[in-house]
Amino acid sequence: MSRKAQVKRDTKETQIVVRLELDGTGKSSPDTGIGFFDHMLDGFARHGLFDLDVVCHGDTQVDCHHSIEDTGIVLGNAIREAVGDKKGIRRYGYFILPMDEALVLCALDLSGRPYLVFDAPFAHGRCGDMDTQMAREFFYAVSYSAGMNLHIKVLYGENDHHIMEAMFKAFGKALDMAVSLDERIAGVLSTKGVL
Ligand SMILES: [Mn+2]
Repeated sequence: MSRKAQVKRDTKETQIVVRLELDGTGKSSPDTGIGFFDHMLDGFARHGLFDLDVVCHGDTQVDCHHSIEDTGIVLGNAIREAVGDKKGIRRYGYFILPMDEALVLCALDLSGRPYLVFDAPFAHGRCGDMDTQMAREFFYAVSYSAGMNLHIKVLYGENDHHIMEAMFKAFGKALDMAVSLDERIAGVLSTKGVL
């Protein structure tokens, strides 16, 4: 069984293709036109051990907003599609990831019910060519389109690059746990019988 998805989305603002393989090895070469965001997606895929291709042609002459938000929408849809009927998966995942002085918590539930709690103070407005405000927009889009309850909390940290990178890596590790299969789980792990 291979759990993968390819999702395409075209608007006047962005044209995006995402290919995601959950049972991968961490191969990734994102190309969104936003170097810092590519670096973040690469960290997510490598540490989640997902194979991830992202190509985004977006209106970066405006700013990075549409490209990052819409990539979140498409990635969330790819996650939902690749996870499929959720039979046998652990459903919950979490990680606390250190990066030098920064420590970031991520906990998530592939419940089918979208919700984002995001607590991340950044010291500056930008990391490279990415607005730090866009981290929240990205994770909001992912959580809604994947149908995921997602909590991200920066426990502490000083350097925005470290904080943001720890956040994306923690998300990858937490998602890897949530989508992993446990042979003891027969069917879907829910008292309701459906997720
Ligand atoms: Mn880095």
